[in-house]
Amino acid sequence: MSNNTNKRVSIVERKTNETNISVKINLDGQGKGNIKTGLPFFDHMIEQLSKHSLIDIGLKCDGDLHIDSHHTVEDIGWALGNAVNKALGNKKGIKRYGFSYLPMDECLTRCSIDVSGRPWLIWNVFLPAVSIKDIETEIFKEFFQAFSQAASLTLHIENLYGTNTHHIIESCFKSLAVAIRGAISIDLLNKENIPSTKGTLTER
Ligand SMILES: [Mn+2]
Repeated sequence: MSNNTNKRVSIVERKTNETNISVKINLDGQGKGNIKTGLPFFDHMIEQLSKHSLIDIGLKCDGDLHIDSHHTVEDIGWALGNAVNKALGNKKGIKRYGFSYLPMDECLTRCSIDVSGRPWLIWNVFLPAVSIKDIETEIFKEFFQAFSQAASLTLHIENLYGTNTHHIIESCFKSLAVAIRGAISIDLLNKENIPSTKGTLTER
């Protein structure tokens, strides 16, 4: 999907023996999420991502939850990141960088993004509880790792302080949402240009 159509939308279908995922996104949406992952807590997180980024996200996943949540959470990161990368096309006119400090009651999380075409994750997040509902909390790093790789962006997420595991995880998704909203938004003062001295954000 290129930006020639001016519609920054994409559809990604991803099917393996472990998960069957379909994602449909609109980067210039209204934050409407229709999320069915089979994991209510994770639905809640992706809904937050949609709501605060204004990216419309339709997402359905049939995953091997009888094993655990690992494949479902990680593979959704791949599919969603891939959808974002496709919808961005040649990245002409985007602001490229995005930042947020996201407070949530007792915790504060910082997210910094460069839509660079060079995938990288910094994850300075300690999660006190081992699991939330049926989800082992260590899997959330894998979501952000897969998302940053597939979306081809530099993503730094750091929890500066906090004690409640639900809040810390949710603040990571919300801080990503706010930062990516800025990074992918169109810079009206530079909308005909690709914001790179290299001239491209799709080649490394
Ligand atoms: Mn919550």
